[in-house]
Amino acid sequence: MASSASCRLQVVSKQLNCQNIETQPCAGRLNDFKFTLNNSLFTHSQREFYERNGYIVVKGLVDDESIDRYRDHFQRICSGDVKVPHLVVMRDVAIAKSEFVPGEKAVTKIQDFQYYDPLFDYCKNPEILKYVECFCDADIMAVHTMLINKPPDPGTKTSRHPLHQDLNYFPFRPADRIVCAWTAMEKVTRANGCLVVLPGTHHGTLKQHDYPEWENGVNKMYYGVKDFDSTQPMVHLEMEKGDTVFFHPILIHGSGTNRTHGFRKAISCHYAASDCHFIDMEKEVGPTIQKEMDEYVRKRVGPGVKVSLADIWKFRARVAQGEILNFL
Ligand SMILES: O=C(O)CCC(=O)C(=O)O
Repeated sequence: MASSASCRLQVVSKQLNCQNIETQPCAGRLNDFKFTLNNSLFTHSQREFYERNGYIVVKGLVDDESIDRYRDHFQRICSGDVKVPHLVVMRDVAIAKSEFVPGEKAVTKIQDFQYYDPLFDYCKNPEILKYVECFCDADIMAVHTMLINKPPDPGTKTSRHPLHQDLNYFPFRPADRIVCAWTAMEKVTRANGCLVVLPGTHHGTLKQHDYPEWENGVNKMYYGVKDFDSTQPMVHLEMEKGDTVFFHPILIHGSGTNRTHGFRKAISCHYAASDCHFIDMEKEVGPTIQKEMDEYVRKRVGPGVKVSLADIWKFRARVAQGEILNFL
């Protein structure tokens, strides 16, 4: 096993070799920043890029050794060797309809690993957190965690993730103090279904979402944004293992079909400033998600138990850095 000093060296040299940050589609100069905070980490042009586009890719941010460890823990969870409290294991709609498939091949995603320290290690990664500070400031909650294992598509196109805005799921605000970190656990390309983003859409508002009417069905909770300008340019984020994209929760994004034989893996954490305030989702977002969340509560806490959405999210969230503040 490499020493932590050599891991650190690997991260730093990868970042330097790759010139660290991808800032291509940016043009012109912006001076009024609202999506990023004053911080010595980002240069003016890097902040401009995020302000304008709603995402930024940092190359080689997470070292190979950590990613291999996360992969190993994922496999142990899938094979049943490790039981993780509160973890949500999701099966792909194409697999769920077919015969029993054992191990990680049956699992499309695990969610809520924040109480499993070997994976929560990702959320606490100081390399990631120093970027997260640029969006959330110093007191940071890890609010939503996922390890996505996009399966080879059996020809049904069900491995796609419809275009959506993550804010649709979150009952806390302000949106600008929430950010997702999504790290490629291997090379991700258009062939294996990389992330797709619609740059600049974070300047808009939260749109209505629903399940898309796909011929062969859609995975549970894979809502799609109902109407958006489909002529808007899309950017396919092809990334190397360890590259990490930070993106805004109103940015419209999704991911494509996995046309390879491998399972495309990524690990992600949504972070929110600890002083975010809670809102009434039913009033502000509509009843759909509320209904699905009620079902989630019923499954986890038992029937007849009335727990507010805010309480659920406070329970799900775990402090990543600093004070807990409004998530207590
Ligand atoms: O990793 C992917 O395929 C898409 C992830 C995503 O956008 C999500 O789960 O909200």
